[in-house]
Amino acid sequence: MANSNLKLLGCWFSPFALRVKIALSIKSLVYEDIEETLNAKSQLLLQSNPVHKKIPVLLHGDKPICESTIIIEYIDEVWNSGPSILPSDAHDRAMARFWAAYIDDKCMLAMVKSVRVEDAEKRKPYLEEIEDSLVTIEGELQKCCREGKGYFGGEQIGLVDITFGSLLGMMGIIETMNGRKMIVEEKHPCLVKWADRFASDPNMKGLIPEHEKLISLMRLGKE
Ligand SMILES: N[C@@H](CCC(=O)N[C@@H](CS)C(=O)NCC(=O)O)C(=O)O
Repeated sequence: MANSNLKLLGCWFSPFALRVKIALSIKSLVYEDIEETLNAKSQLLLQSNPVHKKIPVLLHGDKPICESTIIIEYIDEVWNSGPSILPSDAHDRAMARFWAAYIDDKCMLAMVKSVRVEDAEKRKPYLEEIEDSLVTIEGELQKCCREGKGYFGGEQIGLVDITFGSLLGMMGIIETMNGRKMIVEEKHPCLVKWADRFASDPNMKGLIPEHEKLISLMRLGKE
C-alpha cells in the first residue's frame, strides 16, 4: 500500500525491529527503512523515543510509536490491508499477549544473558532456562497443531509467531556459540516444522538477517 507515510527507525540485526518489519510486511505497507547506529544515536531517534532512546520507533507522519509489541498492535489496529495479526476474539487476544510476554520474559531474557556470558560453564544455567521455555512453547504449539493450525496465530503469522520468530536469528547465534542445536526434532517436532514454515513464509521474504553477518557482528562486539 503506497503513501502510508511511514518511517521505521531500526537496525538490521535487531529482533525488535524485525518484529515491526514483519507486521509491516503482513499489511503490505511501504515504509522508509532508516538504519540507526546505536553507539551514536541520531537526533531523530532521541527526539522520537526520549524515554527509552531505543529502536524500533515507527513514525506515522510525525507521530512516533515506540516498543515493538505496541507498534505491532498499532499497525494491526490502523491498517486492514492484510490479515489480522491479533485474534478478533478477546480471550484469544489475551492468550496471544500472554504467550508473547512469556516468550520475551522467559526465553528471550535467558537468550540475551547466555549470549553475553563468555564462560561456557557460567552459560549453562541460561541454556537450561532456554531449553525449559522451548519445551513449554512446544507444548503450546502442539495444541495449535492438533487444531490443524500451522502457526500459533492460526493459518497466518500472528503476534506469537512474530515474537518467537524474531528470535530465531539469535537462537542461531546461541547454537553456533555452543556447538549444538537448541530446537531439535526429538524434543520439539512442531517447532522444527513451524520454524521452516515461518522462514519460508512470503511475508518473511528478504527480512531474515544472514546468520554469518550476525555471527560476525557478535564476534566484533566481543573484541
Ligand atoms: N522493549 C523494546 C526493546 C528494544 C531494544 O532493546 N532495542 C535495542 C536494539 S535491539 C536498542 O535500541 N538498544 C539501544 C540501547 O539500549 O541504548 C522493544 O520491544 O522495542
